[in-house]
Amino acid sequence: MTRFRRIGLTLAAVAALTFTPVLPAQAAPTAYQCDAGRDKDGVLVVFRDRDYGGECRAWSDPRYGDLAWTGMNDDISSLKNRTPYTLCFYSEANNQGAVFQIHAWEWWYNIPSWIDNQISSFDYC
Ligand SMILES: [Ca+2]
Repeated sequence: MTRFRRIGLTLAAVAALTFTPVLPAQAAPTAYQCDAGRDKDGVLVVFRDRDYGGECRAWSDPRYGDLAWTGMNDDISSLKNRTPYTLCFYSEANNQGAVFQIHAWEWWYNIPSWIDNQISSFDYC
């Protein structure tokens, strides 16, 4: 009896360790949850909300001329550059407008207010 109870507790602990960390800060459609399968080295990960929350998108080739078709246009609030490249984010499509440049491996849990919810395109720079 004691042994079974211990196994049950162990399984519960494993389940908690396995599932708790991948839950997003806010509910997001399953297709847009950046768990360890998407949020990993080698990709750019952008998030709708600050603190890496809400919906997200990930790119292994981080350049995109017009975010209008991704549902993330003028809405990115935090990001992780998990690539070895310097990247530029622009307030307008096709790499136009104000520029926010970040270096390789930089993470921003809260991008500067002047570009928050403004990004419309990005590229290597
Ligand atoms: Ca946002």
